Amino acid sequence: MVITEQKLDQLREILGGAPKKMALLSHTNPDGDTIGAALAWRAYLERLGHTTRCIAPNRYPYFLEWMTDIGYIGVFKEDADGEMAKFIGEADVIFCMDFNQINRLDRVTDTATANTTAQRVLIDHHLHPPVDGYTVQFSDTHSCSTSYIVYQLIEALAGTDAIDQAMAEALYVGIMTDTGNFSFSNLTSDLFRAVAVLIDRGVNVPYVNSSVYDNFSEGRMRLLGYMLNDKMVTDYRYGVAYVSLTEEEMRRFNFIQGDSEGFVNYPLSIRGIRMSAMFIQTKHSIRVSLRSRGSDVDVNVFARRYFDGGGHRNAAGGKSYVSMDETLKNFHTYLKEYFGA
Ligand SMILES: [Mn+2]
Repeated sequence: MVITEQKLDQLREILGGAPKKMALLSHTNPDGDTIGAALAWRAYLERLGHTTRCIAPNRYPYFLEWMTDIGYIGVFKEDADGEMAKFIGEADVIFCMDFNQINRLDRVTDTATANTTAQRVLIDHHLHPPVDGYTVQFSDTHSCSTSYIVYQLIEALAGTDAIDQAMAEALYVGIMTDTGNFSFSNLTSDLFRAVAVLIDRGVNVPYVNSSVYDNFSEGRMRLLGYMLNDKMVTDYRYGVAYVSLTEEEMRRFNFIQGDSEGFVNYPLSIRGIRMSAMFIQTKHSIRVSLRSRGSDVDVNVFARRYFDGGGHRNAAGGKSYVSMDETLKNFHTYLKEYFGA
């Protein structure tokens, strides 16, 4: 267990004493887990009397807009008057929520690293936690989500009675979205006991579920249909399927940020497919998302080796800095090399 008494004591020391300025940073292209973990942790820190700001480098997806506390998430990209940058610069404590590399923070990276006096606390479940740079790290690579780690921290520090309805909702959103609605790996009986507590604290499961999963734009649904029908390529030699979307295609379906969330998982439902890849064109690069099921394809290794990225065994991501055509051509080469045939 990563939550040792020694680390808890370090954390108690950081949280104790006079009120402090605390920045909670979420990763770029924030998902339900980084947002949920930050919101619940924020509520706890505020109750201890600290001044907090939750800051994400860019906007969270629209299907999280309904969340009770979502108004507490500041979007750094929209920080017109530099107020968030100032807060990060002056923060006594910086919490890094749900990411292991400070360079996942885009333009927040420079601001966060410039503050050399802040204590830094990592709360994360991604593989390959950083070796140094943090006062204390709560890195549990076997945890299904960062939100579940936050749950365990609050439980250890204050007991689960400290979790109110909004916090429970935030933690539930993080756990639900990072586990693919309770279907991926790392689903332990302890996790379900924690979820039971969250439900006792007032989480309305059908409401949360449909707020996240039945709240998409029509464009997203049509884009999904187009992508699967017209763009998906399968290769049963390797058990691989992949899809790609260009900027032009996304424009055609009135794409808004968050619309491609979860798309990469669909090909994995096909019999005989054990790895799925999605390539999405953005302004400066191509975003690569990789998923696998079972234990024989480690997409974390794949992402690290070929796409300057990483993640987990069954879910990882990276980037490609050449054109879409070249990226797909390279991908074929990588598959050959990786699978050795
Ligand atoms: Mn996560």
